[in-house]
Amino acid sequence: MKVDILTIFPEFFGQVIEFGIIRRARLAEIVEINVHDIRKFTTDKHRMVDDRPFGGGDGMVLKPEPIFAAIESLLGTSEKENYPSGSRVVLLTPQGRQLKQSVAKELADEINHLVIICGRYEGIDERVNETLVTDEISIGDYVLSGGEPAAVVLVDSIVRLLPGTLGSETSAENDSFSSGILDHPHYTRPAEFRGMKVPDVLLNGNHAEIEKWRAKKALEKTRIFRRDLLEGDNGDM
Ligand code: 6GU
Repeated sequence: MKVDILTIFPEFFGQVIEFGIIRRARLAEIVEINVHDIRKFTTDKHRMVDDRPFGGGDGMVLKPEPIFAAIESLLGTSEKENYPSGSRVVLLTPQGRQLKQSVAKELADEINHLVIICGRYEGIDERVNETLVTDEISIGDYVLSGGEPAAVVLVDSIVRLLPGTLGSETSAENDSFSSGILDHPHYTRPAEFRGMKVPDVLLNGNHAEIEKWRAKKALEKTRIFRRDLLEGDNGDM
């Protein structure tokens, strides 16, 4: 998969793509991640990436011209109907549909070229959404100053699902949310730490018993913290 990130803060991504799963996937050439400074696509004297909103109001709005130019250089066209198949342009914005495991899975399965536009909280010219953007995504119901942290979240959630990224093929399937509920508790050595003991069932080697215990604990946690996942009203899974 090729990922192109368009941002006015390219330095933001300096270290975050150099660690852990994302680093491993890049080294294995499972994913290629390129960060592009939107300002590089400006042609005006002042290299302006944003401007005041028509109609008045606070804050600045990202201008359309450099974003159109960036998309044209990456995808060969600025009409989403004509994008190469397997390509999507995602705009990260609080107005988007909420990122869920099912959305990450859909993107991991269907896409080989992902272009991410990091919005600013104040806004982006609507002609970008109308003409260029195939998917508007938010990462949750809270305010971020920009789409950059959301881009890191989105890329991580997708890259770990790409075949070959994780050590064992089953490790993603066992994660929280892949099953639709939260994960069970985990323990490692020592079996007793400061008087706190690891549950006996995990030590006795009876795998059927262990699986039963894990399923029960996962359900308990989900009931307490994320009842919505069990009621199936979260629009997902
Ligand atoms: Cl994608 N962008 C911003 N600015 N705020 C958000 C968000 C995105 N997702 C949740 N809050």
